[in-house]
Amino acid sequence: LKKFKDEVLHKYPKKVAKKRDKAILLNDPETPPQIQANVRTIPGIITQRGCTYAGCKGVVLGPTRDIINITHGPIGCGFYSWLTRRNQTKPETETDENFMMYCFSTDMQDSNIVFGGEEKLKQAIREAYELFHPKAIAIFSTCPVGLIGDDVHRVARHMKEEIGGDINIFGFSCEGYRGVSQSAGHHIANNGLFKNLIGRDDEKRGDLKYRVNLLGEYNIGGDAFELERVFEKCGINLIATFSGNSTIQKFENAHTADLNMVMCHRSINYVAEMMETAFGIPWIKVQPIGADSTAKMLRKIGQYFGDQELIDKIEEVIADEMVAVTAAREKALKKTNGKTAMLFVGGSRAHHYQNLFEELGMSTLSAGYEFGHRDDYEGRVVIPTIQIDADSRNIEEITVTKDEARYNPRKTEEELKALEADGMEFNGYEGLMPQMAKGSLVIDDLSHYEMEKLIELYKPDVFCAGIKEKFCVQKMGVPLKQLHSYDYGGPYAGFKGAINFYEDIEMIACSTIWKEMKAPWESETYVEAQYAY
Ligand code: CFM
Ligand code: HCA
Repeated sequence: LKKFKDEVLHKYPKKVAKKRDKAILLNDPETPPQIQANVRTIPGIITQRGCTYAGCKGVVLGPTRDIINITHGPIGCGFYSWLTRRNQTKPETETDENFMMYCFSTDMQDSNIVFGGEEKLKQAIREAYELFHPKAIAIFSTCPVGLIGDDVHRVARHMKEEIGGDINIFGFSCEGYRGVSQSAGHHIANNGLFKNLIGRDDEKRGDLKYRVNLLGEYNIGGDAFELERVFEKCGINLIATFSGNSTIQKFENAHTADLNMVMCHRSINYVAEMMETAFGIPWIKVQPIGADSTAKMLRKIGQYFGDQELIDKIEEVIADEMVAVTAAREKALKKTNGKTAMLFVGGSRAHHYQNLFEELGMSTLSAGYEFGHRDDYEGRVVIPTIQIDADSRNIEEITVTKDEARYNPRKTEEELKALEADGMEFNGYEGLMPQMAKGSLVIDDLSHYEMEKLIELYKPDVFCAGIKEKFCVQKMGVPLKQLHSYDYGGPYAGFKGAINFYEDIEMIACSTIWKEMKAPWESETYVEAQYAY
């Protein structure tokens, strides 16, 4: 670490070095050190992060197929967030609404910036309604909209009145600059889901037993399809996924479930908290990335419902699924065992995917999030000690209270205590650091320069990040696996996903081709020039 820190920090101006020093740590799983996280990226540094709009529209609301999501802003914002994230969806019938293949935008021009864009937004909503007659329309603000002061909420109310009927129209103040990263957008999206969708439909459909929601699973590369398959095989009734393969009705009905499972803690823990306060639904953290941790999740569900029939069924499913998993793992392990990985992804995958690497016998030398908070690193126990800064205060905080008519604690205090005594943890997440080895490097909001230094010094067998990093890393002779888009592969969740991952990693991390890689400037002579100052 000393070597890495010295090499990296001395290149920065003093003030910058002081700040980055707090975000680059040597891990101790027993007593995780305090990391600096969820603070502004220093101007001039190349960050991996995205914006608040991306977190709200692209990440949380984007995967719902029957809401028309209108981006109020210049066309680039809508275009960039149009399916680049690979969130898949599967309408149940041919006539079910699916707007996912469309990109709706007000396509603001200079004149709208000067004279205001509200009229253009109204017109866009009228047009969308006339063409598609959707049940809901959501409006997403981009930076210029915030700067000129268009009020998307007023437009939403106006258009709801003008169109009439049952249409649900709501806006999000998720201007890109509002927070320090995507994470602010998640929070804004979660508030909007709670205010405008969750709890509007009380009808209990389907099986009344084992009703669960999966929060923070976005169906990238079909992950949610694999998890739906596993739940169905076990007889577990999945009411809603937030928001992979989701529909308006699933959100509206989600409060009829009896257990919330949080997969991506960073993006959705707010919804779990709000649903517990309002409706009395307990939540647990799960990690269905990795076959062993998928089995662990299923066993937790069995334990929660405490029904022997379900517990037996779950064991039968695990035994059945693990046959193929074990065979694939053993095959891959012959080559992957002892190899090394680094993961710098988002706000949860840099943690979860370490499970899959462990199953492959690979160790994680260094990892970190782009926009995780301290609790995603050090565990939820640190939440009371996190300082709320001006950037966080800039995000609307909604007050949720007990829904007097519908609040129904799913378990009594005694039942919860008994489950806890049996090893079940509610409202808990221990974060990334306790799982990482002592002495491994944990780095928040890794800069491009730091990334290059990491690779130079440690030469991992595989580096996991996103599209912005991919080709720079590969030119350094190290394969990069995208853990956002999966490089168009996947699914990687659940049992079948684990098998896919073993195969893909064996292929890329164990190939010798990367070592042959020479960037043009390494093999050709270039004329060197120097600037005269
Ligand atoms: Fe959660 Fe995600 Fe992630 Fe995320 Fe993302 Fe994503 Fe990600 Mo890209 S919600 S924090 S904002 S798991 S889009 S599906 S892959 S950065 S690690
Ligand atoms: C986003 C989406 C993203 C980007 C991935 C990447 C995704 O942050 O707006 O940089 O490759 O998963 O698609 O995280």
